[in-house]
Amino acid sequence: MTDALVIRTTGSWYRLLLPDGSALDGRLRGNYRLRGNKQTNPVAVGDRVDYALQDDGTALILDVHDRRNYIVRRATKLSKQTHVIASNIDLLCIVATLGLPRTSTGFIDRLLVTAEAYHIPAAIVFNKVDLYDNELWEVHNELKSIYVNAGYPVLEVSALEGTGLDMLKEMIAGSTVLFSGHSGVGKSALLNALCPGLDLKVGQLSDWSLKGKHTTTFAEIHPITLSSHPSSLTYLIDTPGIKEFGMVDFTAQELSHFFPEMRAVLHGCRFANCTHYHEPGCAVKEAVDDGRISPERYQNYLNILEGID
Ligand SMILES: Nc1nc2c(ncn2[C@@H]2O[C@H](COP(=O)(O)OP(=O)(O)OP(=O)(O)O)[C@@H](O)[C@H]2O)c(=O)[nH]1
Ligand SMILES: [Mg+2]
Ligand SMILES: [Zn+2]
Repeated sequence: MTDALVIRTTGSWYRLLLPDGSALDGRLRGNYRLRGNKQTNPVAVGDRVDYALQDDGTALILDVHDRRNYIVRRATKLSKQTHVIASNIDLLCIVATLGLPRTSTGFIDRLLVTAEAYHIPAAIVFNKVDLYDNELWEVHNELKSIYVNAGYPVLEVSALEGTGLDMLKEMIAGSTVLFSGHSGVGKSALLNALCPGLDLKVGQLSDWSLKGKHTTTFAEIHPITLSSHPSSLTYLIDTPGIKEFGMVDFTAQELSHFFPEMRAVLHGCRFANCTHYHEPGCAVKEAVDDGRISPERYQNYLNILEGID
């Protein structure tokens, strides 16, 4: 019995990366007990597993090791079931753009909240900056200050022109990095730019909707060596684009703890169970009023709060 890293999952087949660098396809043993029944996928990319080599040369996955962390979303909008996107992640890179298809702060904040809830460090990488005019740069700089103020690294890159990649490489070298965002923002193009030769499939935007066409269809880990950091492997996780990020439930009281800039002030609220919406003596609202917390982030907080029953 040996241990391996799951680098791709497609249906009931899993691709395993072995310690010697070779890869093997395998299936999960039939009587594997699911952890509860809430998750649609018992094994996700990033999982470490024990396997046995079978006579036909495939692997039989016997057990999944405990996860250091993982990130989940709702399988479908109204579903109670959850889908584990990946596990054992060092950094979530939210790939966004003010070009097309434009990313809203609402979308970014839902992903950030989820990263906070699962204790995964996050950064925002704005791609396609080659398309920015002065006006978009102004919007960008405003957004950047909002997110930097909230404690998140913000980078600007162009996968097309190869700009801004040095800082990104510096940030991700030697780590396991999950790239997530809308279809068409350029996740796969960015991975190709980070590692020439990776040759991931990149798709044109749809002519009529100006959105991506869901070119990447399953999550996959690509172990690469960055030319700037030749001594360590970096694990890039490319994922399918997501339209809306379906968050998994938490309570109204928990939510503000997943906004770092609110977490920093909420001990000053008059009521311990303050939801920072209508309560008097709210330190969060005070911070919004005097500019320490961005009104946009606060509005996104209220939007998420509204969806919690
Ligand atoms: N102008 C410009 N276009 C880019 C850039 N990066 C990617 N694109 C284009 O954006 C389109 C979508 O790129 P993909 O890499 O397939 O996007 P994706 O995020 O992987 O999309 P899905 O796999 O569908 O989730 C392609 O036409 C790319 O050429 C960039 O930096 N600038
Ligand atoms: Mg892709
Ligand atoms: Zn409050």
